[in-house]
Amino acid sequence: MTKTILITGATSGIGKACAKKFAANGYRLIITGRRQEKLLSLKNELIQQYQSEVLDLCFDVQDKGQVDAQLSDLKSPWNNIDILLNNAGLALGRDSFEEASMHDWETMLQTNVNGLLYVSKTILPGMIARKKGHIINIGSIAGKEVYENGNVYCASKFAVDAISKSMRIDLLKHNIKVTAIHPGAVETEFSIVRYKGDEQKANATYNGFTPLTGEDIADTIFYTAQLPEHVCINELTITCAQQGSATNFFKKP
Ligand code: NDP
Ligand code: 8X3
Repeated sequence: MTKTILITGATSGIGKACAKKFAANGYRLIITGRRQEKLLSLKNELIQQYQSEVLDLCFDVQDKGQVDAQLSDLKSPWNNIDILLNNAGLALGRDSFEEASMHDWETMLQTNVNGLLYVSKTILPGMIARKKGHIINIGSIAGKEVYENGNVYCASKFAVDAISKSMRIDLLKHNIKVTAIHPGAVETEFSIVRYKGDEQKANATYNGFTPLTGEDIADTIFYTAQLPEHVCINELTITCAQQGSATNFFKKP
């Protein structure tokens, strides 16, 4: 039977790579994000390339009203969600605590933490009723180690780590698997967003080493979703071969 995955933040980076990976392997997809034109272009690509069944839903995960309106009344077969990939997220700025913008902090917490909670709460009742499901949350190495000027981005990803662990425990009784994936540096639109369009700063993030790609993370996520019923990967931290911690890189001159 065709399985269904809901991917938040599928318009670029890790989410987009996951959409392609799962589509290539016969999944039905619900893809979401705020940029309608990117969603439509991905939808067309998935239909043309893989003959996938795709539902595109354009909304902002920060807005509980929009999340409820888009997700709480899905019709069959879209309401039979086997996998929820909570991927939508962002970093804004890399400033010292006393200088960082409160608005940036609020946006990160509202997206990375509250957005993940809003989406999960709308999808969970269906999984509980069917007594199965898999929730995969994208955390970060920034949710494992705090680094200089990482402050509230790190806090938001520490929260994702804690939420994933508590989901795993509380949802055991419903036969719902929970996996947290914690990537190190992945070259996506992440740094362009973090540095607010400053491409020089964004590109400099990856100087001297070969970062992960969205496809690298998608391959691992896909693996965690294919394990036997009785096996659950609770969490994985994944870095490129030249990254040893949040801030330690072996850079080639
Ligand atoms: P991208 O910027 O390439 O992708 C982010 C995705 O999130 C986009 O599809 C974007 O869609 C979506 N998104 C952001 N804000 C919202 C919102 N308010 N509502 C709905 N969708 C939203 O970055 P990545 O692919 O790298 O990031 C994906 C996840 O991976 C994030 O949670 C990030 O924190 C995490 N991560 C990234 C790492 C990296 O080095 N790149 C490392 C560790 C974790 P749109 O703009 O269309 O709304
Ligand atoms: C993104 C990785 O190290 O820039 O979550 O925080 S890092």
